[in-house]
Parts: sequence; structure tokens; C-alpha cells
Amino acid sequence: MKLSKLLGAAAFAAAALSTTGAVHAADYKSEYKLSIVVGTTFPWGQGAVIWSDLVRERTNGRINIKIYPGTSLVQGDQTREFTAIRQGVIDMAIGSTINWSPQVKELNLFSLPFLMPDYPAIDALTQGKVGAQLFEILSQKGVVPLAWGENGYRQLSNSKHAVQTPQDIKGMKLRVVGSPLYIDTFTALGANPTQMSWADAQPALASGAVDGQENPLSIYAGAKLYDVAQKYLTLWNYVADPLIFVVNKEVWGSWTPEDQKIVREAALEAGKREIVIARQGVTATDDSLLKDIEGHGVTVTTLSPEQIGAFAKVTQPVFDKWAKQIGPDLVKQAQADIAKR
Ligand code: X2X
Repeated sequence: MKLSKLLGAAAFAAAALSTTGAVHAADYKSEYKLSIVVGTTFPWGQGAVIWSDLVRERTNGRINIKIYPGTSLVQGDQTREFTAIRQGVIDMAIGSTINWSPQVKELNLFSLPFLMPDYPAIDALTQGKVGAQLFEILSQKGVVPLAWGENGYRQLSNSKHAVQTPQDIKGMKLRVVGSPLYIDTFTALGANPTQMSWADAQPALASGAVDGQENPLSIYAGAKLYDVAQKYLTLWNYVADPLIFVVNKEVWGSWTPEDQKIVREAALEAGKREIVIARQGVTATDDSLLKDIEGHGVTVTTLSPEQIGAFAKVTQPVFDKWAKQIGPDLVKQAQADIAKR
């Protein structure tokens, strides 16, 4: 081959290469919409900030993530978030297992009453076989799951009186999240549960339309629920909701392998850091958040293992009913991994 021809071929190859590069860049959206339920001041929102900042820096701005708090891309209806990710209305999300459980029944696992007694139990599930299996299930549903985060142990608050026994919540009107499992749990306890989005819950608490609710302390304190008459708080660790970092499958496929790697690693790093933030201030060694809550005149009741046992006993039929729906093998695996923790 003559030198001129060779040079011509090389130039052609270079041009072709740069065209593919350009095609990739053109494929990329100018903004990727990331959905979360609460604001960026909450641990959950901090996770979103960390993830989007890391991705923007490490891709030199090729992947530009914009955070949409308040599940605003689905008008605040958090139980529709998962479907919207699959449909591409939402590009990526950090979602609570509770909010996605209407579409992914296995995610109800974490809502089985009194399954996970402590943080090592949560970790045994998310970081073990159960977590891997749940990611496998999610992968078959149009999303690419990347990492685990945490909303937290959901504690009970109300405006009426201290709750120590199942008897104490009889007849109480409680706002619950969007899985029928919660209706079953609180119905078994003799309460009067009503399902509502987080957006609707806050005015309902403020007006007294409902007496109480359940949420992690970071949400309770961050949303200043003590200012809407929620002066009684019971710590009972009955369920905890992990968070899952996901990307819509087509969006994922539109990125180069290098960028996919960056997004995945950033999600893992953000998830780890978010879990640390979510657990701050609510442990025996650091109870600063609890102290802060008490400073607002809140009566905090911490249940003993025996008192928790009384609630667990009443809700056992709900556990058994839902274990069948979730999948007995998955629940058994979870129980075995928790026992081994
Ligand atoms: O709605 C709730 O209670 C919240 C904010 O914790 C969830 O999105 C599951």
C-alpha cells in the first residue's frame, strides 16, 4: 500500500473513531432525572447529592444528574415511582423498598414485622445472598440495581399518649405507607391504619386528621413532626426500609462501559456513606438525634425486648401470611442469614 493511501486510511479510521465518540456524546441526555421522596437535607437526599456529585466529577460532566425530591416526577405518588422508572419517565432513583413493593412483591421482605432486630441483621440481608437475589429480580424488571442505602428503622409516633403495649394503639388513626402489608400489621394491632403518600401525610398530621405515623427518626426530626403534635415516640425497631440505587435499563445501555463503571462505583460509594449518615445520632454510642428530639418536649419510650415480644406475638399471623406471598424460600434464607450474623 502506498504511503499516501495508508495515511488516508489512518485518517479515515481516526475520523470514524471520533464520529463514534461524537455519536455517544450526542446519545447522552443533557440531564438525567434522579427521583427521591424527601429533600436533600435528609440522609436519603444526602445519598442522592453524593451520588450525583461523584458521577458529574468523574465523567467530566458527561452525565449530569438533576435531583427531583418529593417524588415530583410522579406528582408525589411514591408508589408509582418504580413504574415510572421502568417507563423512562424517571432515569434513575434512590427508592425505598416499601414504595416499590407494590410492583416487586419480594421487597416486602423488609416490612415483615420484627424480622430484623438490629443493624447487623439488615446488613446480613442487603449485603448477602438475599440482597443478590433481590437485585436479580429487579434486573428482570427493567431497572439496573447498583447499590443499597438505608432509610432506617421505622419508629412509631402519635399525638395521644405513650405507646408501650399493643393495647395502647387500639383505635388510633395511623398514616401508613403504600404497601397493604402495613394495613395488615396495624389492623392486627387494633389500630385504624390509613394509606397515604408522604406528601399528604404531613398536612394530615398537622390538621389532626390522623393521630400518628411511623418513619425513621431522621425523617421524623427532619420534617419536624414534633411541631405537628407528634409528641409521643415509641422506639420498637419493628421494620426498616433499605434504599436501592437504580438506573433505567435503556439509559444504562446508552452509556459507555467506562461511564457505567463510574456510575456503579459512585452508587456503591454513595450508598456506603449514606448508610453511615442514616445511622448517625440514633445508636447507643451516639444518641445526639434522640436527645435533640427530646429537647422538643417529646416523650420517648424505648421498648424492652419483652415489650417488643408482645407486639411481635400479635403480628405473627401477618408475618406468616406475607411470608407466603413474598416467597417462603427467600424468607427462610433471610431468617437463616440473620441467625448467623
Ligand atoms: O413515606 C414515607 O413514610 C417515607 C418517606 O418513609 C417513604 O418514602 C417510605
